[in-house]
Amino acid sequence: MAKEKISAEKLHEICYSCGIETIWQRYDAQDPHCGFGTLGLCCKNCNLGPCRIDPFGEGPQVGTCGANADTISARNLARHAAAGSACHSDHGREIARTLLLFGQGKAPSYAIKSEEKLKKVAGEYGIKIEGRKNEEIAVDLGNAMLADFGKQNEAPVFFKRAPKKQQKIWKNLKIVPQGIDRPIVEMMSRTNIGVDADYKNIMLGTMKTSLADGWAGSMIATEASDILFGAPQAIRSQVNLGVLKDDEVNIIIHGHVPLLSDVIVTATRDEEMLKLAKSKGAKGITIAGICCTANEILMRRGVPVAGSFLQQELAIATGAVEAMVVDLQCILPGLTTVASYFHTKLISTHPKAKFPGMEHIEFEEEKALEVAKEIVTKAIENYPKRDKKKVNIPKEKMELIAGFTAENIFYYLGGKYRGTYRPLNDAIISGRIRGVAGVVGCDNPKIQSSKAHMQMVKELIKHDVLVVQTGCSALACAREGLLVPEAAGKFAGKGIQEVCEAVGIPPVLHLGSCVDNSRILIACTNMVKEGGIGEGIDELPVAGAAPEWMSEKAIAIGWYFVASGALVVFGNEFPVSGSKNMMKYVTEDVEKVTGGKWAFEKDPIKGAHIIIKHIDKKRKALKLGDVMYKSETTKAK
Ligand code: BF8
Repeated sequence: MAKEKISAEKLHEICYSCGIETIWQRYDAQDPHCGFGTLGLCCKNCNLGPCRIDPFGEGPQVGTCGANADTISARNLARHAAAGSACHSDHGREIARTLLLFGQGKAPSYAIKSEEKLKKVAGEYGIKIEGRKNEEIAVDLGNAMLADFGKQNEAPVFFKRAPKKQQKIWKNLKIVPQGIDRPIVEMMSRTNIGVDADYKNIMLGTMKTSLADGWAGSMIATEASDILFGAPQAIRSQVNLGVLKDDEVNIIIHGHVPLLSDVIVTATRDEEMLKLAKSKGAKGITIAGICCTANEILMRRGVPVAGSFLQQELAIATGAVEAMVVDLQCILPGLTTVASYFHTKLISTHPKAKFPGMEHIEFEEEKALEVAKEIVTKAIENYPKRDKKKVNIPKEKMELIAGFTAENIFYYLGGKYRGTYRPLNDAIISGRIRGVAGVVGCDNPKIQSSKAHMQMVKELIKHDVLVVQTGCSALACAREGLLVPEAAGKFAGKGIQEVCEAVGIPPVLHLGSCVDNSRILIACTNMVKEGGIGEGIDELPVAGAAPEWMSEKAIAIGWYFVASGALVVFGNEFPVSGSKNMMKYVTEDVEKVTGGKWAFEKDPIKGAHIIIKHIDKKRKALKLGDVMYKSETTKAK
């Protein structure tokens, strides 16, 4: 008989009492964290150092080369943004390459699942469509997308999608990226010893690098994924560790690139695999995702989500996971420690991401389904090794709706017959919706497990700010029941309630994985094009936030939104706070050049009110009236 289900919190306690080390213990063991690193005041870019600046003004104020706090913190931040842009863009490159391989007939496990998107995007790239087979178009489009990465003197094709006003601003600032790879290489070069020392100039380079991520690398990842795996539609599923089953083979897919996860889902639905699972005593095969690859297969195939970044070790600690299959990004090397207490097989699959202690089964696009079946077979064969005494699957799981995109959002907002953003813009103009906020990004053990996302989002919708989400932030809010239509009646202000009740959508819309932040850029652009709420993204009543950010990818995302004219609120320290000039630049001066800026606020309720105030300021500048309904501010803790 199955054991009584425990709570997720209890599982956490079990880990602690059994001495199973997780991210929270390792985080505590690092306390106090390096103050120089936190402030951005250490430099190890050359062997004159490592150098550090004394934040109290008593010790050295420059490094051995003479670089001061402004230069050092700017260079550090620039390198973070370059690494984040590289990570997302490399993801985009892999999908574009698979599109090409598919067209060449070398990747038979894939298909064109959205012919409409293939043709639309090919048209944007100037590729001939009429009278040609999908495969031929895929070859040309795959090649053209890959060419965007290596361009030397022109912007990637998707830059034409941005509002004219933003394109003009970037041109005047000379921050239109040449290709995708070049600005990343340039950023590494100009932050080397003895190159760029002017913090303002370094920040312009940082914006150029980050723009190449948002408007090209990530956007290619999103569009090519839609072509190969299908353009998402609103879809219902479930989230949290309670989606694991105590009588089935449980396989977790963790990482980011859907090339593997999508094919593994197919393999688990194979009759032969199901028969094998039953022969081992299991009732079936459950597949669930962790991190952004979870979002990819959730929004296209309705696959349930086991958890976000912070839940990866807890998933193994349920004792009920036969295999955790990882590709790349956000995978904790600490997984191997937790797995050593259980029967779980950890399988790495990508040549660029191997982990000591994990079995490696290399994934190849050319024989994707074969590799996927090999992995699923290993998981099934591991099922009899499960120790029932160690199984503790938490009871919590929650319904959610995912699968919103920049293209389908108008449809769900009631524009079915017109195919425009008019209903959204009209709701903003009338004050029924105050504005739109993108709340995205990681979860972080520095903050009480994922609560900041939920608190900020609840406060925003309460004040009639429509929220769009991606990444782990979307999963955190989904666990709290915010991504279902009924959440509008429980948590939203009257204006959002009226909109959601009329069209049956949740007040918080899940737009996908972290590369899908590019969908938010397009949604903003569509709002501008629809008219009536500004000529550029900088004029829209919108803002973004990452209340628990931790990854360098979040820095790149934040910068491409700031460079595109948005306010971005981060919830924990930004590694430039040791330089007054840098802090002033990112929170004030940059607004004069791009219209966007950063704000930092640990308290998620106060963070929500920074956004609300900003949206109201933009509404006033647009001469829009007051919002229709007033809500009370929740008391900040
Ligand atoms: O790319 S939100 S913890 S999983 S980095 Fe990682 Fe952050 Fe999650 Fe997705 Ni994005």
